[in-house]
Amino acid sequence: MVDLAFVIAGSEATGGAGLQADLKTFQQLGVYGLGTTTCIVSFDPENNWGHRFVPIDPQVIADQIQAATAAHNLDVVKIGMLGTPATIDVVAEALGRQSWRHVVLDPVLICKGQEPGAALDTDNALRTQILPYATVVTPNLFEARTLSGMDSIASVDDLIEAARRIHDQGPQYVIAKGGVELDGDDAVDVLFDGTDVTLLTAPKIGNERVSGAGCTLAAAITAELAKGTDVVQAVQIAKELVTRGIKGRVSANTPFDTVWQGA
Ligand code: PXL
Repeated sequence: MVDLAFVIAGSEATGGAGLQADLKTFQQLGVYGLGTTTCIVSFDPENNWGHRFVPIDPQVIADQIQAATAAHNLDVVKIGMLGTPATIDVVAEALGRQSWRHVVLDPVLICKGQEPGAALDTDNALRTQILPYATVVTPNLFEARTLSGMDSIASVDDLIEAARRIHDQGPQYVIAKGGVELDGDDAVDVLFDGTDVTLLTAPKIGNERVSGAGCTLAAAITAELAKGTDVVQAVQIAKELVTRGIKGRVSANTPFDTVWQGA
C-alpha cells in the first residue's frame, strides 16, 4: 500500500515554491500527496516580481482539511506558508483535533523579496499556536533568528544556539539551515534532537538562493517520514534531493531559478 503525506501550504503560481513544490516532491519520493491551500501567492511580473498575496477564507481552509482527513487516514503532515493569524487559528485547531505521528513545520515567515517586519502578529501566532505541535521544524537563517529571539546568527555555533532555543519551545527535532547566507564554502544545516547536534554539510552551489529549496527540503523530510524512515535518515535523503535539485535547477524569467525535484 502506498504511503500518504498531507501538506497545508500556500499556492505559488510560478510553480517554484509552496504547495506545487511540495506535491512534486512527494510524488518524486513515491508518496501519495494531498494538499490544503492556505493562500495564493502570484508574483507580479510588472512590479519586479513582487508578491501578491491572497489568503483563503478560513472556513474554506477548514473545509479542505475536513475533506482531506475524512477521505484518508493521515498521520504525517507538512505545514508551509500560513500567512495570517486567522489562518493560523484554523490550522492550529485542525492540528489539535487528531494525533499526528509527525508534524513537519517549515516556518515560512517571509518570502524572498518581501518586506520584513510587517508580520509580527503572524510570527507570534506561528510561534505560540503551531510550533508546539511540530515534531520537526526547519527554519532558515532569518526564521531561526526570529524564532530564537537572537539578534544575529553569524556562525555555525550561533546556529546551534538558535536550534537549542527553538527546541526549548516544543519541537522534538530542529533543522536550522545556514544556506548560502552563512559564510563559508559549505551549506551547513544543524540538526538538534534535544541531546545531540548533527551537522549536515554540502558544498555550496553558487551563492544565489534558489526558489523552492526550503519547501522541497521540508516536503522531502515529510515524505520520508510518511514511509517510516527515521528522522536523521529522512533529513539526509532530503538534503541530497535538494542538492541534486539545485544542481539541476530550472531557470526562469523570475529573479530566482527554481529547484527541479526530478533531477
Ligand atoms: O519559499 C517560501 C514560500 C512558501 N510558500 C509560498 C511561497 C513562498 C515564496 O514565495 O510563495 C506559497
